[in-house]
Amino acid sequence: MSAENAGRDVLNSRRIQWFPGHMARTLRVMEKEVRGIDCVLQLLDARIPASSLNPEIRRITRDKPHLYLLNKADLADAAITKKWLAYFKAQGAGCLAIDARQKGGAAAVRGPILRELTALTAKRAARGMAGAAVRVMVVGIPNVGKSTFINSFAGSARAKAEDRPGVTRGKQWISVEGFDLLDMPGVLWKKFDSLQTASHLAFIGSIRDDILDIEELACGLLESVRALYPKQLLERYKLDETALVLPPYDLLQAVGRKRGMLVSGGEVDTERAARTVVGEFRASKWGRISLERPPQNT
Ligand SMILES: Nc1nc2c(ncn2[C@@H]2O[C@H](COP(=O)(O)OP(=O)(O)OP(=O)(O)O)[C@@H](O)[C@H]2O)c(=O)[nH]1
Ligand SMILES: [Mg+2]
Repeated sequence: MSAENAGRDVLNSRRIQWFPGHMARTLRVMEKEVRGIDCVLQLLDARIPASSLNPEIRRITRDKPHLYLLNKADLADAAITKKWLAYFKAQGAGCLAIDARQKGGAAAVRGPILRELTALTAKRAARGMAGAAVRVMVVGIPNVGKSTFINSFAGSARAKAEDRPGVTRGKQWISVEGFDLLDMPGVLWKKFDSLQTASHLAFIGSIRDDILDIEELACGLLESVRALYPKQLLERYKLDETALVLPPYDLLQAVGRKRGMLVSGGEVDTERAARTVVGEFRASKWGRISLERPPQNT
């Protein structure tokens, strides 16, 4: 990989299967299940709300009451999350920011779901079926926290949740006090319109790492975060200001050198440095970071 290309080719240089067969199957299941549900909860990653808005999910669920959850808000820049909430509100969409691992976070969603469904609950009450469980389909990109949210909402670990994409493999209904929640596998879409969208999804761990080049991923991530939060990056790796203008691959080498990640001959072990960079970003070691801002003047 040349230094010039590093960071720009996170995904476009290889034959990547980021849309495996099971995702196509999940979209078909979603199309079928959507007819029988009352409300859609779409989880977005608070660090990349725009890139986690899957157009396929939007198409399939557009006729149902819809609530957006900006999840992993604990990892995102709080000031930017506030702007995203205002943005969704201005579009007339229900939206909340949460940390699904916190019990209170998931519980806070009950009220807004019921508010989205006021008309439906009134109709049910009039028909004497006020106690009918509200059927909610929980959807979103892989690894965004759908199963974690459901477990937290239910107050017990009912759905398998792990820190890698593709953990939930089939649909699963989970019933809790007045709600039937449908957990679904995460889905991406066939063709990303922008390389930036693809890169952002890769940075946060929504695309399987084993089909990506970890060094390209790390270079792209360093370049993107440096443009938005230069101080945080310099502080984390104790770099001086000259690092602000280094080509991304040189920046990765500088990080590796600072951390003493050398191989025989004094060369930097860039693969190891890349794993560290990606792992530390995802573990929020660089501080709270939002990679996307809402469009201006909306
Ligand atoms: N920091 C933080 N981590 C979270 C949050 N919600 C979920 N996670 C973590 O994100 C990882 C993925 O969570 P899952 O619930 O398995 O995600 P999923 O959307 O069900 O993923 P798939 O089933 O693979 O599509 C786990 O390690 C969770 O602990 C959150 O709000 N904040
Ligand atoms: Mg899951």
